[in-house]
Amino acid sequence: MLHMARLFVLFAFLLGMVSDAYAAGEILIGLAGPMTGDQSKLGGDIERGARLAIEEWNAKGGVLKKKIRLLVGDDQHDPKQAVSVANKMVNQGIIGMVGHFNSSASIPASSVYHRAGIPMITPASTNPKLTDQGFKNVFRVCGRDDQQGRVAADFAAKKLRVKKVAILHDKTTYGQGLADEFKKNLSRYASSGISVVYEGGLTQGERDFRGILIAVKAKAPELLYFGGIFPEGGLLARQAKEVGLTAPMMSGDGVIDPKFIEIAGAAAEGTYLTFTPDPEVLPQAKRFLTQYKAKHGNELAPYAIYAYDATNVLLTAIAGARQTKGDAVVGALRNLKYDGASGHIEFDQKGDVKESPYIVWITKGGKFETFWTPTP
Ligand code: ABU
Repeated sequence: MLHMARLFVLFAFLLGMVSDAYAAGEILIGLAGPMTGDQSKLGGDIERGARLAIEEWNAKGGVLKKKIRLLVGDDQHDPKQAVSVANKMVNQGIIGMVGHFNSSASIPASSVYHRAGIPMITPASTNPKLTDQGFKNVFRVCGRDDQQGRVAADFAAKKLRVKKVAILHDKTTYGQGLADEFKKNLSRYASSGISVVYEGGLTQGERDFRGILIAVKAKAPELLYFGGIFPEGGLLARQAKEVGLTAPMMSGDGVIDPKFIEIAGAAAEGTYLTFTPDPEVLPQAKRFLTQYKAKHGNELAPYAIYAYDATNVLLTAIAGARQTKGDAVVGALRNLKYDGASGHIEFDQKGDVKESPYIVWITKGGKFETFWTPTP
């Protein structure tokens, strides 16, 4: 019987039905994100989350009786590099992809996985375009920026009751996209007198935003909204205070990281951030958090839990499909109902999660605290 199974794998390998790695007794899973550079904390977080899931599966024998190996690619949050990493991953025979992290990487890379018929689950790319493209193989376990932007606008209008808002973004797919969603949703409150008094873009990687912040200050906004990631978000918060801009800052899930507080220092205090609820209060997250902290300490890693869930979802689908063929795994993902560490995961027609609750956090005492939950 065993002999027959080996013959089948050899035959399938010769027909190109399985990869070298599969024939060699391994299942290769890809993961990609910014593993080096200014956003490497984020790439590292998702790698640590995925590795934890894989260690647990391998301790129970792997999947389809094969050990799972993670291949990690560094896309440096660059669209071209992301495509290059995706092609390399496909050529190496990955069965599925956990990633990428940045929307500006996930969207171009998704075409590569789509052509290869390989399932891709991002733990963190929130730009709507990713799943709006209609690729059947593309999924995300996080929310979308149209949901996140709406919650931020509701908060600004209903809780803060501000009238004059300045909007800055980092000109990336994610940053500009989130700022646009915030602005679009803010316009629903135009009749109550809310207006955007300044709107502009900055360049990722630059370090001095004082000129732009002085121009923002001249418009006397009551809130500064930023669409972008923590390296620029931290500098903006710090330099805003330096130029005497006293309006509080608000941003999204790309900024909620301890590195933001490290960069901004005391100026981080009072910054509002949209993200999902605190996993510390979710009973289903307890086991993940205990294991993660035992390995990596207590430093907040907002997207590690999503990478853990994305990996578990992918491996559960492979196990359910009882094979590694892309179509079969994608089919299993589309029918999956999975209770993950971050919550219940079930995909809609587009490949988005059916439930993704955004709330508002605040930076207080050098930490992040949950602050406001929208009423349904
Ligand atoms: N969603 C936070 C940052 C990742 C991205 O969507 O680009």
